[in-house]
Amino acid sequence: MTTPGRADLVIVANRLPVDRVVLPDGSVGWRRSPGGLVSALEPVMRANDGAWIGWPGATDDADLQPFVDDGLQLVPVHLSADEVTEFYEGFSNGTLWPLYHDLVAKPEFHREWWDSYVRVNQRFAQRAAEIAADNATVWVQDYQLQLVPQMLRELRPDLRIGFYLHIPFPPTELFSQLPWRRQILEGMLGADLIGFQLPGGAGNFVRLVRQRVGHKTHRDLIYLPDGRTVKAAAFPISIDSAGFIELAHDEGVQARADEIRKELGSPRKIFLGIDRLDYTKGIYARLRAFAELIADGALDVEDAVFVQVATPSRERVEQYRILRDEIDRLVGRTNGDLGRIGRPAISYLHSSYPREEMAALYRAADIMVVTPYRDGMNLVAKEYVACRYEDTGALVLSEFAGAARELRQAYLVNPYDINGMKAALMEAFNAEPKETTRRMRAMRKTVVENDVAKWADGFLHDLSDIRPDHDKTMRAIASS
Ligand code: GDG
Repeated sequence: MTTPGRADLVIVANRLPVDRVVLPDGSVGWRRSPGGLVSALEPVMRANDGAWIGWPGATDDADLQPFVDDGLQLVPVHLSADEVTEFYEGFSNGTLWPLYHDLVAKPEFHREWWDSYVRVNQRFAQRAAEIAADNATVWVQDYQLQLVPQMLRELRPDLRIGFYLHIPFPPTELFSQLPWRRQILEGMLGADLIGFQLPGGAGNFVRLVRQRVGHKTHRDLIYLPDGRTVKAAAFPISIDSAGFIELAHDEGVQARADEIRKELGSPRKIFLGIDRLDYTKGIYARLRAFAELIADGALDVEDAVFVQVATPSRERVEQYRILRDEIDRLVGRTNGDLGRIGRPAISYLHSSYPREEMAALYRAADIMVVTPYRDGMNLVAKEYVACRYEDTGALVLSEFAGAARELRQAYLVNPYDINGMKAALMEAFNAEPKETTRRMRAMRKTVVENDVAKWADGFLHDLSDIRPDHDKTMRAIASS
């Protein structure tokens, strides 16, 4: 381990891309956390001697210093237990998350949560200001850090700053409920380029800036009184497609997929859902639709099973605990009423799995069911498509997932419409192979051609383009 220096590319995200693990000999090490963002940014980080600033995920490591892990420079930002409650679980996940997802749950507004959000954002900005080299590029990620761009610009006007929002940006009427709406908009405007998943989110943002902050705008450009121009545009995120395809071809993964089917009693068709256990994902509604199909006699437990993986998430937040209980009850009741010995209707797993097991599940599933009420993109849908290299299988996809914009050939559903969902599940179940192949082939082309590396390159390319006179101006300032 060596100490990092100043970096030309700095990623600022709520979490570091590693998890702390205690090794068998009792010493502490770091394990790369699986995720698209890490694999997308790793090559650019390495090429630019980049640094990644983030919270390591615990509250007992206040003294943790910057370190290098597997060639990546990692800069920890400490959060106290109170900050985890107020900044992370509170303002980020109790206020912004539900507000930005169309009020699927009721957002709570608490002034002390906001104060904590400001304090923690300031700490991240300060750290970025210390780490970034002269004229460096800093790329700030997601809703937990929306104030960082402006705070950082005040500390370091020489930097090129990008911001990317991974979750939806809400319609103006919803966003306007936020007591601190203006501060958030101004915080984001500290960036030169602001990226959204969809053009709709970028449009909402530009409209709000015009209405609430009063800046002039033209299409995707915002003109600030200080002479800066900010661009707000869509950069739909994707996955490490090649990585998933390679995993799907792996013999061990394929053997495990066969084993999963056998363990499930070799049903004719396997339905699959994989989600973080989150109320935006529409898990309850989809399981209810499936249970009704069994109860109606449209499907039989000998023919079909629903495997639902719900990865534990935000377990200390009240709404997540309530959701977990509701799903537990629904699964218990469904299996109690409709299952037979060795044949549950729903095979429910509240756990997280290694990537290989995820790929095996994608390989085993005949019908992938992704039904969020609202989702920035939804990578699970793209991962399933990538793994279906024989162009088999069907995707049932909510029209309210960002992915629906690209994956037009999915069986698109409105997750609020249970009967519509039942019809789509049956359509996918009964579809001729010719039809599912036609759809899957088109979707695979989209996912293979637009991977996460292309997403990162596209954003960074536009960011480097946006202020062509930037370096010249900075040199002029320096020499004056
Ligand atoms: C946010 C936005 C946007 C899940 N369980 C396990 C596991 N996962 C992986 C999946 C997938 C990722 O987590 C989940 O990504 P999603 O996109 O589906 O959803 P969010 O977590 O809500 O992500 C979303 C995304 O940011 C990116 O911008 O698409 O809209 O909400 O990659 O595979 N991975 C492993 N074990 C698990 O048990 N290894």
